[in-house]
Amino acid sequence: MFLDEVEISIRAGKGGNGCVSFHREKYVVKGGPDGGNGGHGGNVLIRATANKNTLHHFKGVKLFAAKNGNGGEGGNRAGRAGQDLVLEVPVGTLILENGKLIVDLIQDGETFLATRGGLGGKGNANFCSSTRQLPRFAELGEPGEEKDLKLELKLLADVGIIGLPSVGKSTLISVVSAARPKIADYHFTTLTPNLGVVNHRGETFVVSDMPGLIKGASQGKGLGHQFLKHAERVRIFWHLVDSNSPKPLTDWRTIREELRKFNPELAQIPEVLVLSKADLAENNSLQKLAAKFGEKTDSKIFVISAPTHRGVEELLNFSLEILAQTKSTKPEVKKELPIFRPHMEAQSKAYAVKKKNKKLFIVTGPRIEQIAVMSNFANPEAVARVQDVLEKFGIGREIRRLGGAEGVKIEIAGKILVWWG
Ligand SMILES: Nc1nc2c(ncn2[C@@H]2O[C@H](COP(=O)(O)OP(=O)(O)OP(=O)(O)O)[C@@H](O)[C@H]2O)c(=O)[nH]1
Ligand SMILES: [Mg+2]
Repeated sequence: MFLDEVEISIRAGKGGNGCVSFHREKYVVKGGPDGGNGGHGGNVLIRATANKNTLHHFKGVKLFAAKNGNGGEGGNRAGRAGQDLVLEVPVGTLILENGKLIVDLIQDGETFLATRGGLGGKGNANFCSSTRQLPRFAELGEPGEEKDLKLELKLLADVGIIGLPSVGKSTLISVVSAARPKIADYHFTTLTPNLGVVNHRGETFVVSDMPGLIKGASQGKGLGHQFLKHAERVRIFWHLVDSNSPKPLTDWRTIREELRKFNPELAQIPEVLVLSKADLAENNSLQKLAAKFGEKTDSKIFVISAPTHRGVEELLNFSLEILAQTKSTKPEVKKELPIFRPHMEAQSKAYAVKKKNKKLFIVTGPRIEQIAVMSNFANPEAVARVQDVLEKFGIGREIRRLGGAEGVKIEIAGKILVWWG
């Protein structure tokens, strides 16, 4: 089945723990601290690729996790960073979080940093100071971010090939591009859209071959209705009508009607009328048919044949021309992707202090919470460092202002310490 919507959980890697170690060497009595930093956790990246047409490869897997960073080691050796996990999705994939669109990947290679790996914890060598010469603590690795995301595919193509079943849509894409979809003389051969890249006169454009539409498709009949939403993002249609059909005009109207019913905007997309299988018809009757269509539509009409290639060159020439004219309906490339800067210390030292009661204060703020998460509260020296940071950030002053004193409890990121005051 064509998979164009999936829900996945992604988890970036945890940073490796910093190491507590002291330099040891013969004849050196008291070596200095030399515990290395933990490696950063791997990020989860989502990358659009032209090599995929569906989200099928996500089927059955719920959690996608990047690798954790390794712990630091003695001798100031840093732990290895966890490998990033790159999830490939087709171009045209929307990424939603809690029902809200966060990004629309519309270009081949476009990459979105979906969850950030945790920072590696600093080794004890980083915590030397004049007052703390032999730090016996190191930071813990930061956990990686986790998210539940929904991926929704709306294929992006310049040209969408539409028409009733068996009119020759797949045959045409196989003639104009390297795509090799299944072709057969029964209806509904094509079950999922196929994309093909057309190279013509030094230009390229992407064509998508859709499953056949039938009357009632907009209400869910046949297969086509699930694919009509993919037609929303094409710039022009090649509307194929079998020139040997008993009622070509009715065929054409049927599809126009379904487009309109599904989404009136679809009916606004310019179409090129393509009368297919010309090799099976008399030239005379083809001319008459083209004339009849000419009375009903202003669309440009081409008569083509896949085996003889009649009309194909002309169709491509004309399509290049109108593609150059039509304003791209592709979403504007808004380069508002979050800048790729993983593994940064939280920049903001902003904080807020809430007095829960006389004995408990809750402290929030990006950097202070990150420090708390990365501190081992079972290690008194690590706690002492948090106490120092509270003072340095001005949080201590704020707690005093709110009536706090030595011995009150302070909760940060779910962890609790007893304040030194
Ligand atoms: N003689 C002739 N036969 C053609 C031509 N184009 C397609 N056919 C035949 O028509 C049949 C249907 O072709 P497909 O390309 O599978 O048609 P489709 O529109 O993709 O059909 P669905 O995927 O089922 O909607 C096949 O047997 C093709 O070989 C053509 O130009 N001339
Ligand atoms: Mg087909």
